[in-house]
Amino acid sequence: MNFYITTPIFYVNAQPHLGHAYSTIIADTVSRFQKIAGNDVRFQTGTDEHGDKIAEAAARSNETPREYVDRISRMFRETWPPLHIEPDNFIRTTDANHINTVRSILQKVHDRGDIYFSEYSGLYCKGCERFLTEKELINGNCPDHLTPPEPITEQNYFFRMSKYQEWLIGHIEQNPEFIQPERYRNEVLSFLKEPLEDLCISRPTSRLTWGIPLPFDDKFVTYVWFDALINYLTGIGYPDGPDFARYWQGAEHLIAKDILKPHAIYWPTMLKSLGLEPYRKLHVHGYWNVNDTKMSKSIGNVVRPADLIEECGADSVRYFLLREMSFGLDSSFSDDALINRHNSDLANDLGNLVSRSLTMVKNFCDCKVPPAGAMRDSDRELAAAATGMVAEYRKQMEVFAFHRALREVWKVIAMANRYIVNNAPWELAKEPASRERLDTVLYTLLETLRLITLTLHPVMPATATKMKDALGVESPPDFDSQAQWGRLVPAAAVTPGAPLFPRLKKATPAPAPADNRARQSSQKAARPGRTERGKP
Ligand code: ME8
Repeated sequence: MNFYITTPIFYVNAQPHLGHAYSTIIADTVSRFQKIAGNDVRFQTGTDEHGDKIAEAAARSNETPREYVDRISRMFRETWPPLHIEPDNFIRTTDANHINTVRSILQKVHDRGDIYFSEYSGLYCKGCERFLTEKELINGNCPDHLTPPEPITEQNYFFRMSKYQEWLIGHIEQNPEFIQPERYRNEVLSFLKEPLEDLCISRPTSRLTWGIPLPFDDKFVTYVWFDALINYLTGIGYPDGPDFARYWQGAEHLIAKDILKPHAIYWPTMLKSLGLEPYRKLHVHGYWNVNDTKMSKSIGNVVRPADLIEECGADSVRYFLLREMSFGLDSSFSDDALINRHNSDLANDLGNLVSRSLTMVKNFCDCKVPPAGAMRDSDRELAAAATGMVAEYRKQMEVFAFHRALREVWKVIAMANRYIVNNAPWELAKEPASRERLDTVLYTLLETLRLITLTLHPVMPATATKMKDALGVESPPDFDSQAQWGRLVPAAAVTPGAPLFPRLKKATPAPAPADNRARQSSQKAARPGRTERGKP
């Protein structure tokens, strides 16, 4: 099966934060998972570089829009490798081929009669870069940006989105998996109960010049959402490139709920007008909040990925984000929660299991995979749990239930740690008559570790690679050939390495500050070795 996973392309009006990293880590994890499952995968992310917000941000930093977008786009691109994120393509909406494709698509939709010129009055939110309806406002404010939208009356071009309303409702109803999780599908269907308005897709150059000129009227530039959504096509070479034919039918978009409407309503109707099949699925996640408020660059309560990597390592950040949030729901970020997960799940549960098992193989089996003898019930139980885990993990990963997939793995890690205590290999090692039993116990542990490693590759690629190398597994991860029990070959070399996850010191609350300087110094003393962060 072909699989094309995308993240939103992020606005370059501020630097990347943990919210952006979350979406991009998920996409990377899904891409790695689908590859191990034997699929032909393409993963795309990038930056959204036109529109009011960007032009204003460039002006604020005294740069030309071009200098500004180049600088911030580079920051996004450079944020991903240290998080072990490896996209196949990083698209920018200022790329020449993107601009050409947007213009040719506009011309096509115009030629079909789906674009017309008219006057419009509405309430415009600059933060969202779209007109809001009265119904969406909370106390007169945009619910996301907490600021009142501006009343604007303008002549503009409109896309006949309303023409495709009935078709869209039918498509969502006939394809229950089109928008996931279900709560977002229901939200879209309920929104579609009201008549859909046509979409304003231009901005007059008298108000904004930083955009793609309309091919049929150069006094207007393209509305940033009409431009941005098309990235999903340009990135795979629409209309003629081989990658377009190869990947479009496997397109799965990943977004947070803030941009549900453009993706669930504008985008499928644009595709329909173009005569293309809609994407295969839209996956919608919730928000990372800090103290009950959405982490957001406009609010300024952001956490920087680089600070977290410095604190506990990229794999630990990836694990935390995927384990802590139930996909689709909101979650709270806190330093304590991150450190707790790192210490308990990674340093204690996984780290100890790996280091105890490999040390015993080193001490009792001369760093070689021992031969397995006759299995007892407790061995069979662990083997069955480990193979069952791989199957259940795959099921959960396929539906983006990352926290459940990882919970299955950690159940087996806990079981394996208990198995060590119950079988006390160090006691068996004292009795030459127990040699076969000792070998069987250690073989069972190594096989369990091998299967755990297989499941960790998508989520914690660097850790899984270390574990794979320590176990002497040579072939690249692959569910089809490696999910069965008993693939480790006796006498093969095992190479114990350094501990996987050093324990982190927990933050202790600083005493009440006498003044600002006192507070800073007490915090530093209370958090040795860790950086101060979370500043806007
Ligand atoms: O909307 N929690 O760009 P954007 C979780 N350019 N995810 C978060 C988050 C949070 N607190 N904050 C941001 C745009 N995100 C458009 C998209 S796509 C054709 C155009 C993530 O920079 C999440 O993926 O505002 C969200 O949907 C996205 O960043 C919004 O990024």
